[in-house]
Amino acid sequence: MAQSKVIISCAVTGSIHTPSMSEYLPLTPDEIATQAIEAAEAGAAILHLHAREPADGKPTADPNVFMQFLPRIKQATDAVVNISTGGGQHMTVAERLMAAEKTAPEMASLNMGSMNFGLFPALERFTDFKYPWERDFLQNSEDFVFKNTFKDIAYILNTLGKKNGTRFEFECYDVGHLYSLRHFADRGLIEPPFFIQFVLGVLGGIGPDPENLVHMKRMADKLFGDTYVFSVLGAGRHQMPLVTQAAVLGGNVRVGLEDSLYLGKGVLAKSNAEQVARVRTILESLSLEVASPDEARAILKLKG
Ligand code: KMH
Ligand code: ZN
Repeated sequence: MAQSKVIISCAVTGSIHTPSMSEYLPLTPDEIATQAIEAAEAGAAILHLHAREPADGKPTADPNVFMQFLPRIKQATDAVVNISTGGGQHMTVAERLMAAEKTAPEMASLNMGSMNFGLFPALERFTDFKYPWERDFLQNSEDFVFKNTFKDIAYILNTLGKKNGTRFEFECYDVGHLYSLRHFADRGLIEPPFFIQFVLGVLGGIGPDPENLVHMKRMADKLFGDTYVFSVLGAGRHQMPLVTQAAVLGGNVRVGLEDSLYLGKGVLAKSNAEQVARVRTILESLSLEVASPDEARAILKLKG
């Protein structure tokens, strides 16, 4: 779909990186709220949010923890709130939905297929962990299947989507996920415009090569014509190169410490806002304009 401005999403903390990997990863409700608000001030129109246990930073699905930061974010910004339904490794699908069911956000993430999700290579780079759960979490990923069956997806579409009017960030980690999304469109469970997040560089999904992004876009063009808008996230060091390519190809961008802890080679990002500011500079130097939250709402037809 032709679109004149670029939507910046910021994924503030996620459930992949662990506390010992970066002192700047927001963990407590206060840190998550502060960094989300700063990211919105820096230009993020959409805030993709997960929660963590305040005591040790372990990902949690507890809606009460979400409620310790969501009201503050909503009060301080007009950014679109996007609640993850991907949750974290140890959570059931039912648990992953609790916060979005409770808060009926404008947007929620929806992962378009089951897959391996390999975080264990990080054990080669990180050895000192503050909390015991961190090492187990990375090690367990060698035998972890990120479960998103057709039934799970249909259930999420029928509850959050049909009942609550929540619209989705469709996370597609490989080309097959685009075909699954087409299947749900054909069943009439989703309405355009479809906001498709191409996820490149997760071990178990499509690799972070520029050719793959071109291929994902080409297949999405074929499957969805002008009924979709795309955004790109690149895992780890592939983040900035891939979002830059996305912008050049006419797409939107996602940054944030969920996707990469870095600002550049060997340089940790001190905040989510730093990454948002960096991508904003890149976009503006490409003569592209950044969408405000209301412009993002209009492009994506959100309930507002
Ligand atoms: N962590 C990303 C690779 C979700 O929250 O639903 C994908 C993600 C999943 O953001
Ligand atoms: Zn996420």
